[in-house]
Parts: sequence; structure tokens; C-alpha cells
Amino acid sequence: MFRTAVVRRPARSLAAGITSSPHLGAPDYDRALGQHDAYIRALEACGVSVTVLEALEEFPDSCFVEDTAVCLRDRAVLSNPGAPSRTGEVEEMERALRSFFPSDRIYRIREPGTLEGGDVLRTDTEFFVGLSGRTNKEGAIQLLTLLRDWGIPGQAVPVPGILHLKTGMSLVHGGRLLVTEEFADYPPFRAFEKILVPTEEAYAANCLWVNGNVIVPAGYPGVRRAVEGLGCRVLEVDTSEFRKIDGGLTCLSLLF
Ligand code: CIR
Repeated sequence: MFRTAVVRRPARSLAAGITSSPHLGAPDYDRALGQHDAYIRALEACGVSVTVLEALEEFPDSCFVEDTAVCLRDRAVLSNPGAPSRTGEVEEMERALRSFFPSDRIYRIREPGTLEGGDVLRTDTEFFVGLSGRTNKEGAIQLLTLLRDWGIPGQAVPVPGILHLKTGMSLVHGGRLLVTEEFADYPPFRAFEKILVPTEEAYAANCLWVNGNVIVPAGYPGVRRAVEGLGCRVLEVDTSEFRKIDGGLTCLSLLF
């Protein structure tokens, strides 16, 4: 059960965020703010208390707070983003997380390790840490070692040609995984019941499970139908402006 969410308001500089999809155009700041408001309302409707941090103009990608830390109920691990323009976001998040965790319960991923939270998938049984262009082996080992010391199992998995592990999969109701084609037969996830996302809806593989509800991105009817079929409550939030700079639903919050 998640009680708390931490989000950060999108900056006006959002349009300068890193993107692999320039053909989608630049995000519209006002529309992004409206979508962010709706995201906060959806989280609240799922029963979490939302802390909203101020925008950071010097960091265009800073609304994607998921990448800056991995939070458990009683401790947090600050990340070390593989994208150099995002490194400074971590210090800002550390300040915010101090209101939730004692300082001796805040850990960090250190050089030469890099890790972004978008590569960390938590399932009911274990953690998976994606090895991507943003998270390297050293960063993954540092996180997995901490988790192991805390009695939590986990493993590193290669991420095939997408931004983060959770760009292509997310945990939905009943411990199932919503996955894109690349992960349909991926050996590390063999034991999971999976729901395959149609290729044309690949962006919607990133949904957000919160306390028995699933938040889905607006505009992906196949994924919406599939998730509704699981018998949980489905909430829809439009993320079109965040998508333009490779952001999805999980990226926009830290939940614990
Ligand atoms: C980036 O490339 O870092 C941002 N434009 C998007 C980050 C998305 N974060 C996530 O998937 N966890």
C-alpha cells in the first residue's frame, strides 16, 4: 500500500528536455501543467497523499522524479542519473526526501555507477534493474547489493534499445506485467503472467499501479481494455506533452 507520492511541477524549460522523438514536437507548457494537475488528482483518488515540489527551471527533465531515487517504505536510495544534464536533480530530491526519511536511511548510488529509477521495476517478489543507456552494471550492482543486505531479492536485466526498462513494461493488477513485444518472451520474466501491448500502443506499456488502481495514459484503447479486463479500477490521465520528451506515467512520481 502506498501512502505518499512526491511529484515535481514541470518547469517552463520543459521543451528543452531530452527526447528521442523530436518529430512529436515540443511540449506545450500550459497543457503539461494541466496534465500534471490531473495526474496529481488521479494519485489522490488512489488514496495517496501527494507532496508537490516546486519546478526547477535549470533542469528541464526534473518533473520526471522517478529517475532520481528508489524509495521503499522506510528508506530511499538516491540515484546517479546516466544523463549528465540530470545529475543535479538528485541533490534537490535529497533535500525533499529528508522530510520523509532519516538521514541514515538515505543511501546513494555512486560513481562510476549510474542508475535511473525508470530502470527499476519492483514486482511482488523481487526487483529488476535494467541495464540501459542510463543505468550501468556498476550502478545496478550497487542497488542490488543494498537490496540484498535488506533481504530483498533482485537481478539485473539487459534493456533492449529503449530508454528505460519501464519504458517497455510495468506492473499492473494481480502481479501481472504489461509488456511490449520485446519482453513477451524475455527469459527473466518467464514466471510472470503477461499482457502484451499492441505495437502501435507501445507507449502505454508504462502504466502506474497504485493501491489496486491502474492509471493508464489517455488515447490507448487496447491497453485500457486489457487493464479493465483485470477487474481493477482504471483511471485515465493524458500524458501527451510528457510523451514528447519520452516521459510516461511512472516517471512523474516517487511512491512509497
Ligand atoms: C529523459 O530522457 O531523461 C527524460 N526526457 C525522460 C525521462 C523519463 N523517465 C522515465 O521513464 N522514468
